[in-house]
Amino acid sequence: MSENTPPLAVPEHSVESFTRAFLRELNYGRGVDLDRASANDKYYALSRAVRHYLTTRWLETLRNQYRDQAKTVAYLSAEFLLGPQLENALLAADLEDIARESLANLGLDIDELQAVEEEPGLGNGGLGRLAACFIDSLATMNVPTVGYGIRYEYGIFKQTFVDGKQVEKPDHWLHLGSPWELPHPEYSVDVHFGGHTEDKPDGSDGARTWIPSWRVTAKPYNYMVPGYRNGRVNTLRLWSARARHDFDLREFNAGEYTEAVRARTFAENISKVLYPEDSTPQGKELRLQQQYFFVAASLHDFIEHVLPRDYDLKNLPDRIIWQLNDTHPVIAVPELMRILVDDKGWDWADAWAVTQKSFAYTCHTLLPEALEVWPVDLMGKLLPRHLEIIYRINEEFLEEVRAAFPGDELRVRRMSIIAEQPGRAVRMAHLATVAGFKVNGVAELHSELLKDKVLNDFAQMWPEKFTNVTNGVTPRRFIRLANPALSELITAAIGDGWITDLEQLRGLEPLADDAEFRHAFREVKGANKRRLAKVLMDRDGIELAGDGMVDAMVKRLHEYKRQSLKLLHIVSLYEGIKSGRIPLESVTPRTFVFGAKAAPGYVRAKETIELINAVGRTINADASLKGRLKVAFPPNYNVTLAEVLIPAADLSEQISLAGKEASGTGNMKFALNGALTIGTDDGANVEIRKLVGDENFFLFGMTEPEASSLESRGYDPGEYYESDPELKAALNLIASGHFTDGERGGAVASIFASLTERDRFMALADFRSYMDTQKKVEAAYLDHESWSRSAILNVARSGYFSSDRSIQDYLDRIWGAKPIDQNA
Ligand code: 9GP
Repeated sequence: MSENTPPLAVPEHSVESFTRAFLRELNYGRGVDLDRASANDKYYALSRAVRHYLTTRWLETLRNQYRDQAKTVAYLSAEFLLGPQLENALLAADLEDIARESLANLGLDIDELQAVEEEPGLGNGGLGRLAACFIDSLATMNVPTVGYGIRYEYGIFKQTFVDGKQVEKPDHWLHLGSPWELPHPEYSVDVHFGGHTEDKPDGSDGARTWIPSWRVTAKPYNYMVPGYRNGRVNTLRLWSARARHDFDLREFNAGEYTEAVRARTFAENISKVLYPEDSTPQGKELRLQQQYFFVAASLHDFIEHVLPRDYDLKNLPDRIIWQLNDTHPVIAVPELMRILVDDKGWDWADAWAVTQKSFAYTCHTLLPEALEVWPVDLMGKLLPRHLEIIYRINEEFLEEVRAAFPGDELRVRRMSIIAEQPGRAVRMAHLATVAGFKVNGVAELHSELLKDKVLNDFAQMWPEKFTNVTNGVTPRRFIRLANPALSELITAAIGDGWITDLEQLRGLEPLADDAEFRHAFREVKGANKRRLAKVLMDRDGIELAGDGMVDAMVKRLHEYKRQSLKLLHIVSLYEGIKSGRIPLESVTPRTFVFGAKAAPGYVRAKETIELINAVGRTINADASLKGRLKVAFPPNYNVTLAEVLIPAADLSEQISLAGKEASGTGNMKFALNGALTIGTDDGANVEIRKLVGDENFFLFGMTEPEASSLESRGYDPGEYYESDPELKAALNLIASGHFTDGERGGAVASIFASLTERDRFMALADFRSYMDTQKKVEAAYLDHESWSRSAILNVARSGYFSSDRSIQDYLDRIWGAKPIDQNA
């Protein structure tokens, strides 16, 4: 891009100008009149009109980035769970009011047009949503950044329920196109796979020649990532896989139509679907193809297209930091080595020195089964050169270990990048830890447990490598957009500085003692509940329990998150009422809201969904409960629904077994929207509780050391089942087929057995403490004034959980990149 490119005129921020942009897009962009335009035409024209306002800034940002050659954060992530784009763009460009008025003048309702948008569901859950929050904060904080990922044609599946069972439907979010993406086929990159390697006689130390056997083309699509009203628009570049040749014309002409397009289908499968798993990866070839596909394209893109032609790659670490979001992009490490050693002819040692300064690794899990490993056979077949490079990295690394811990071969085996058992496999977390100059966990407890347990050997060797960056969420989307009523209330009280400096929420603290403010706060919550009630009724025909407590548990369905413990609470309450143990009048009206998708191959998780739906059906249909208890399980929980549910919630359920949830980010969103948490001492709950105060948080359950010690003593769930009559009654009621039309097999038998026989995540051990704490919740909720006070204090004291603060921590502790003010 030339520095002499004349700047585009910034469209005027006025209703007239916006209307012109909108109509021009409708007429010339879509080729329709307003009278004949479909809803999608209008949504498109609206989005494109908003895009105009951001484009000028985008080009400016790119131009400055090229000119300054400032250090850039490259966030490599297999997932970006973006959520709806239009609302965010309107907010960032400060066009909300102008666009609303402009459309109203044309007789159009902006909310209706916004509802047309299909959210890009390019992520499974917390990890992908965190990546989306981070790029928002990076842009808002003026940090030169490029996000790199995959443009999946099908995002996270659409969940439906048939007879209460989860049925997955493909999420073809692009079926009407997307106004937010800009394809750049001219920057396509070829990505190679397979084949073999050969000697490179005149090559440098370590160099080999890779003769791949097939390749695909990675075609980039750019998305704007606007900062909040600061003139910066960063780029998210997502790659789509294409065959190099659409089809074989000779075969096609000979009538072999299927054969002719086979190669194309094969290649395009790589970016076809988001791999539907969260914390339990099933290692599949396609998944490794996806990972290499996007990192190879991204590295090439940065080195060949972003850096100036004569750039001295020895300085690469001054120019870029590749942040590895979990292990999915870790194959980038041997790829950079391959580029430097094989393609650029560097010596191995020089290449390794640069590589080691270029990557940092974020680990997002504590579950051993979620740390990716790739069988060496698979890696050798798909990426033979990379496997050789990994072997050499490992060889040199193990020499270092032996030098540091002489005679400790057990340690050497534990730390090796190559696992020998049960089959030879590459441990991607070890590779990332060896190559990365920093390794971070995502909450204080998680980072401690990484050092003490999961990566303990590495922490002993390189204590300085390990650090923590507690997750955060963007206040733009999760307060300002999701909760306009609360945003207004906050802004009226303390001004609007909180939107980019969330610690300013502290200014609300004194207002927790102000009866008028508490009243206003309750009004906001009430309005948000009515909004939720309407959405759930319109969307799914679901009814809430009057204006009672909204008790929400929304997250991927996983045993460690313990939706089953929540279910036991509900069943126990119900059983208590039906058996007369609990007087109905004493029960606080409440709706238990679930939102959860189960990975399609995760049977136990799907059975849990089936059981929750069965219990919900029974309770919701029971007239004797007089609507005091309701179970709402809207299918297909996504960002769009989260933005309606979270602001309406009173109680946030964060009930994982301590030591299993790396952080959680839903917990932060709820606290910031004034829900109180009932939670274990796990993940970021620990920090939430510390900040909001014990008296404003309902803590229950074992601590991590207690859970570990129980595990090592030998945990027997049967003991808990036998000794707690309420627990026994709840489990027996489920087992009796009461909720399943007499059916005692299937999901009922499976869940009953898994809880009473193995109970890997100790739901039964924490049941009593959970029930007792739920009683405290009920009592507290009855006192509206004191509950509101606690809720306000949750908001006021949770500013720390802004993703802006997380990004500042990454800048200070890891990246060393500097913000650059676009307007300076
Ligand atoms: O399970 C963690 C979740 O606790 C965390 O909040 C999120 C973002 O850091 O990452 C999740 N991890 C994964 O999805 C897989 O490692």
